[in-house]
Amino acid sequence: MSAYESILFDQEGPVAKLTINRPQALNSLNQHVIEEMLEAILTEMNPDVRVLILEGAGDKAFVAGADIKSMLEMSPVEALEFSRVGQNLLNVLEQIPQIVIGKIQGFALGGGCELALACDILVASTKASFGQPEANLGLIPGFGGTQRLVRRVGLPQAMDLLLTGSGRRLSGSEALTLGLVSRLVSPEQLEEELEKVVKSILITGPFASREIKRLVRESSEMSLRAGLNSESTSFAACFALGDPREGISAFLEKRSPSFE
Ligand code: DAK
Repeated sequence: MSAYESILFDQEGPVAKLTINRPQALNSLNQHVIEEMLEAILTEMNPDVRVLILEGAGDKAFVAGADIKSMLEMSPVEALEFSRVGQNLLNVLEQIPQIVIGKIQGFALGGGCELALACDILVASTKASFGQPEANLGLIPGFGGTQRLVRRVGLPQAMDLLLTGSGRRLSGSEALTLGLVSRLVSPEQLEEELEKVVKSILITGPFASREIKRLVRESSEMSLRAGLNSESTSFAACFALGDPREGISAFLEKRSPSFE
């Protein structure tokens, strides 16, 4: 476990966990928190890590948004810097080879909802609550919310969530219905479900899971034809750089695969 002021970062074998640790401020994000997150992910995370779990400390919030207090006296130049640092973090989460799993046990609001949207898999509890209340503060989302949310839930829902601000919160089950999260369980089952997801990923081929993440991420910026070409190349690359022979042999021999 490393020494940071606002986060906890722990890694063991192929799994790392980053906990945003400001429960007294509902894990809200200021620039310092985001810089610590970037530092842990980019400089401390072992390259052998395959899964990064992202969570907020305490029961109440994943992340209740950008730190409102820190924005009170922000100049436009500082706002631009803050927005860029935040967007950088989200881009990093989408581009690192590790599979990022967000554990959403409570509020994921504003920048917290945007952070969740950059995770590869979201496991939520029925107590989770999603929303984009920035407009109530006279702000717009600054961490990509106007772009990622519409791609995820479609234009009508994104417009409604963004324009009505605190007037619209999505419960865990609405978030599941809209495809914002992919798994929903009771608060008591959240940890167990998270472990199931982690275990399922860890028994897959490492090259294959990295490529799947990359291809799916790139798909939103590609034509179907270009994406399919990319998929073919990557499928072939599995045989050069990955280990499908081990996976296939294991299946045929009725045993568990042992990937490098
Ligand atoms: N920032 C700072 N402190 C926060 C906070 C936040 N986002 N959310 C909660 N807290 C603090 C509260 O001030 C309170 O602190 P104390 O008063 O105890 O010192 C403590 O956390 C507990 O919160 P509450 O007492 O309010 O707890 P409740 O259960 O009554 O209510 C709540 C929970 C989540 C409904 C409520 O706290 C709330 O509405 N929070 C604000 C949610 C929100 O508006 N989030 C969006 C923030 S704006 C940009 C970059 C990014 C963004 C925008 C632009 N650029 C640079 C362009 C993103 C913006 C946002 O995310």
